Amino acid sequence: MLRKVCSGRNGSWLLAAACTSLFGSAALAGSGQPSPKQIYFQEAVTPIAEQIHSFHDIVNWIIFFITVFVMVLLGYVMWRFSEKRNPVPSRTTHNTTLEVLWTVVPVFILVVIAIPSFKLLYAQYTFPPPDVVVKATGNAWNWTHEFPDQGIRIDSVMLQDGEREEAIKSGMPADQVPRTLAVNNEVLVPVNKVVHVLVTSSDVIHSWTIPSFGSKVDAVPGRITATWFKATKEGIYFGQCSELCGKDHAFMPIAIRVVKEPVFNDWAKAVKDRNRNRVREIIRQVAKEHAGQNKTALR
Ligand SMILES: [Cu+2]
Repeated sequence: MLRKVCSGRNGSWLLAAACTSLFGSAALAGSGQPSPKQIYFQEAVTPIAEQIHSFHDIVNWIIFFITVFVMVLLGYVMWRFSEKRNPVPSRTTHNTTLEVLWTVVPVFILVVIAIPSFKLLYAQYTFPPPDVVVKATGNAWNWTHEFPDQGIRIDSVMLQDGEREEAIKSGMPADQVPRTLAVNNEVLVPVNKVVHVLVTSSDVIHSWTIPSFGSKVDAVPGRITATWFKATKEGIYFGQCSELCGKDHAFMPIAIRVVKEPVFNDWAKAVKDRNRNRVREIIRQVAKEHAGQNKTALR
């Protein structure tokens, strides 16, 4: 019944917030970028992100039941043991059954939380064999992505307002170039392929993050950290540096576009050949196909 109430679209924002936190409905969430009045996560497009969302939902249900239980208990105690109804308080100090219960039940709840939590951790750190390898390097304040197997390197810098307008005028759909997220050179990866991301930094600590992929890993100078993702839906997915790194920390977004494998291969070849016009043409073409998937919040 509750689900039915929540599936209606005419409720208040309070109702929407309650429903979202309980059922994890992605109806209010953006795809690949934030959307207006978003409450829940951005849409999950990798198995790991889906697992993160369902783990979040399980824990939220547990929080919900514990909160209701404690509230009901408090209400009952306030009513039943008020001075009027209970003028002579009991001097009981121990109750073995109760003490066993309030030890065993929380332990049981922690075990229920631990099982999916360990499963998720295991999945995040068990890298399937890679189809594509990307090395992401954080720089103050932009990102470099290298594809060692394809022999290409992409430097991506955030678009300024004037550059965004130019991009839109030149044919890029507006929802594909959101403010403070769009970059001059997007990175393409193939859909339904395992991508290993080796992350490092050339200066201070940054963090490579794409919410829709469920990816977040620190970029540490002098070290390689790693994550992996397998995006199952085409589109453009934005992320931002997520480790406070300096004055332009807020302006070093990451833009990963998930495309069909032949498009990826064409793009990689064009980048390798330094054929800027062809790269632009491929991206504009695929951007048109991906248009309309986002309710852009940051125009
Ligand atoms: Cu940063």
